[in-house]
Parts: sequence; structure tokens; C-alpha cells
Amino acid sequence: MAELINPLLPGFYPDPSVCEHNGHYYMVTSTFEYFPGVPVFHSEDLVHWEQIGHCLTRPSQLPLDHVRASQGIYASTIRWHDGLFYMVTTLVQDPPYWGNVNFYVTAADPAGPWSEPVVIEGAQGIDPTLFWDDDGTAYYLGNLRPVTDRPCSSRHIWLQKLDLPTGKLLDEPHILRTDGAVYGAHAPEGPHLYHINGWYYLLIAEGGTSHDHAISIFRSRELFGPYEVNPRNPIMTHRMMGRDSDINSVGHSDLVRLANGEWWAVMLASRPDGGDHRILGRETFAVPVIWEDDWPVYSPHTGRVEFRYPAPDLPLHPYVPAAACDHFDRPELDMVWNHLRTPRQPYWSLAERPGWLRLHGKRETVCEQANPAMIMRRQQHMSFCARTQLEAEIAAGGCAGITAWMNESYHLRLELKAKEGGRILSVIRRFAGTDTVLAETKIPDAPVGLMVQADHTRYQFRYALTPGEWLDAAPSADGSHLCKEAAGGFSGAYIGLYACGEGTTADWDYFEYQGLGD
Ligand code: 6LW
Repeated sequence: MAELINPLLPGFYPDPSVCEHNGHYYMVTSTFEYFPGVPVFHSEDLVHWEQIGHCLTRPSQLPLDHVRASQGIYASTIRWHDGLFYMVTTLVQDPPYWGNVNFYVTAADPAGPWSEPVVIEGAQGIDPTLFWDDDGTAYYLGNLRPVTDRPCSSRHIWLQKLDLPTGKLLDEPHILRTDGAVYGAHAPEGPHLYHINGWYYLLIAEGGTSHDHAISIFRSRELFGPYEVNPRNPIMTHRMMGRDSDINSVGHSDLVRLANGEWWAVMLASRPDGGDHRILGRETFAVPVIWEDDWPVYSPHTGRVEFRYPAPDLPLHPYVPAAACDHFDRPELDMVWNHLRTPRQPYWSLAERPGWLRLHGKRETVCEQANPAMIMRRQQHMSFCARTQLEAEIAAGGCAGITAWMNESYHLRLELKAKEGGRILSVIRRFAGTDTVLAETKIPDAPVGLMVQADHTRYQFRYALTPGEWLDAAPSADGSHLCKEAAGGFSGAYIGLYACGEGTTADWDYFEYQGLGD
């Protein structure tokens, strides 16, 4: 029997939002300081998901230049209405730049291109959703923190009429909830609104996006409420299962009705990795939903998020999985690759040396809040092996390497520098902004293979001067800091290839990533 396997999207894919259109399903997730922003996934069976693009692909849509780690693009919502897909989200940033900006983009084809942002002036807070009432009136729904001395509780979930073409909020804001299921709930947020069988349902997350995370629901016959509390709230949480529960931090959900009438919900959750480390970040999971007494029941019978469910009763539509090895022989970077913040000038080329990725080093390094010359892909397995082949011209003071990455202050690097006509290969652990060199090896100025192999929190870096003859560059390094528990924030681990220093040229022949188990 076909199964749906969780996580649906392994690795750093938090805050999922899903919509159905003509028997096709589209899903988006948050991307914070990474560019392009907001990946769009497509499925016809809810089991197999393929990335078809990103919503925010142009610097004009996504100015991440000044964002700190884990600022940038927060939770998004995707909806289809009247011939267009809408993706609404928040750019979070310190003043004096933009501060929080809520905006939406539209596309006739969810693969893109998506429009320039329509900014919703005056919409404070985060976690926006769009909702259309039966008469076609559009509403904006978000959450807002009105009480500054209680940083995360008493958030308002608010609703306001929206003039879609201009992004102007009309009439008055209506506060739908200031609490979650519990009185004084921590961080009621991530709202979504649905009109189903004569009820307006307000679905929210509460408890904060960590171990106390939960999903609650409220309903009303009237759009503006009052919203009655589901006596079974929270309808999903793993908060009572302990920190080392195999799936934890379950929250931030969106509901979808399938073409066959089944209901499912997507949500974020994490898998602990070698203790209280969620190195893969917040991932996307799905559970079946039934309705009892006009309330949704998530994952009936067990009441918890399971790793496997019988698949929805839809024809299966698998797609060809992405190749493990990128030979850099296509004209554009594959969708799997991200940049750190907005790349204003191309520092990468797939044309200058055909079949290779060339990175031109910049002044900016990977240790500062900047846009260095680095391309990165998500770590999607607790154990994996990534390898590549590097040929580099390294300028004085420059370097090139591979990193296992959480952010500019927390990562591991296998880094090549020039020294006295030869090369030094270093393994460096960066914790709280301070580098510790774990090992240094003198090697000749020659092409070198670089490898990182992770076994949960242990990261083994290797190099090869003769193809296939891999040597340890250091004893395995502690990667337990590549997670929000150590580094804070909301993101998950990446693997990056980088070059630093003007005049440095790093040519990469291929990059292979293989999951080894979970
Ligand atoms: C997001 C909020 C949340 O905007 O975390 O888990 C925030 N939920 O709803 C960042 O992802």
C-alpha cells in the first residue's frame, strides 16, 4: 500500500503553507536570510513533491542586504484566487532599513515569474494570510505584538479588509484572538482562516516555535467573531512527549482539502539529532485530518505526527528525483542552491569554465554579516556525505573551502589558503563568532578533493590529492552547534562552497550530496 512518508520536505523547510488548485497542490516555506526566497513545491498526490521554482528570485523582490541571521523572510501563505496565485509574507529587518514589511506577490503560473511585491502599508507584525469571503472581499490576517513588556504573549491575531490591487488596508482592524487555547498563551501566531460548511475556522500556532509548540483552532458563524474555542485544543502538539521525542516542536499548520474530498494538514516539526540538537532545523510534515462535530481531528487514532501514513487515495505521481551529483554543466545554478543574502553582482559563473562552477572571491568573508561569494544547499539528512573537487587560485589573504553551516558565527570550515608556495588546509570550528583551528595540513598547490561526512553531530572533513584516496583533515569535529539550540534563530544547517578575497578564483568540478540513512 502506498505511504506518505514524513518529513514531506526534509531539512530546513519551516512554516509550510499549502493550497489546492485543479487537483494540483502547491506548497511554500520560509527562507529567512537565504536567496532566492520562498521555494514553491508542486504535487499531485501529496506524497511526492517537486520544487518548481521560488517566489522571490530578483533582488528587487528580496532586499536581504542588511538582515541579520534568521531575519529576512518569515512565514508565508500561498493561496489561489480568481486566476492568480498569491504568496504573502513578511520581510523582517531592523530599522533603519525597512523594519517589518508585509507584502504579497502574484503569479499566473506558480513556477514563476512572480510579480514585484505589493506592500501592505501599515500592516504590522508577522505571519500574514490572505482570505477571500464568499462575496469575493479580500482580507488580510496577521499577528501583532501590542504589549512590549510581555514580548511574546498576548499577541493579537487581527483581520482587516484589503484592497488587493493597491495593498491598502480598508476599514478597521478586527482583533480575532489575543490568546491561544490556553490563557496567556505564548506566541499565538501563524494564523490561517477557512470558510468550511458555514463555519469560519481560525487555525493558529501557539507556545512558540520550539518544544512547546502547538496547533489550535477556533470557529465562528461570523467572520469577525466571536470565535469559540475548540474544547479539544490544542489539536496537535508533541509538547508533552519530552524533548527527545523523535518528532518534536510540532506547530504552524495549514489545512488542505484534496480533490477526492480527504483533508490533510501540513505543519512544521523537528527531529532531534544526537540530543537536543535540531540540526536539520524545522522541517515540513503532513498528517491526515477527519472532522468530528464540525471540528478537525489531526492524525486520528494516534493523535501524534507519525513518520508514515497510508497515502491519500489519489493516483500516485512520482517525479524523477534530483541527481545526487551536480556536474555544473547547465547554464543556470540548480534550484537547490542558495546564496547568503542578496547577491547584487554575480560572483559565480557556469560559463567561464564550462562544466565547472567558478566562484570569484569578494572582500566579504563567510564570517561576517554580508553576502560572501558562497553557494549553499540544505543539509537534509542527519548523516550525509558531500564531496567536491576544487582547483583554486588563491590571492594573498584569500581562501576557498567547504562549510557545514548554521550562520556566520556558528559553522565548521575546511579551508584552503596559500602559504609559501604551497597550501594550508585547515579545519576550523567557529562558535559564537570565534574561530578555533582544529587541525592544519600542508599540501601542495594542486587540485584537491574536499569532503564532509556527518554522522549526527560528528562532522568528518577529508581531502584527496589523488582521486578517491581520502585522508582525514582532522579528527571528527563537534557539529552540535549547527542548530538553533546553540546558535539561536530559526534556520537549519547548510553546506556551502565559498571563495574569499578579491583575486581568488575557486573552480569546482562537481558537488555530490548523498544522504546516509535518516
Ligand atoms: C514564524 C512564526 C513561527 O513567522 O516562527 O513557528 C516564525 N512559527 O509563525 C519564524 O519561522
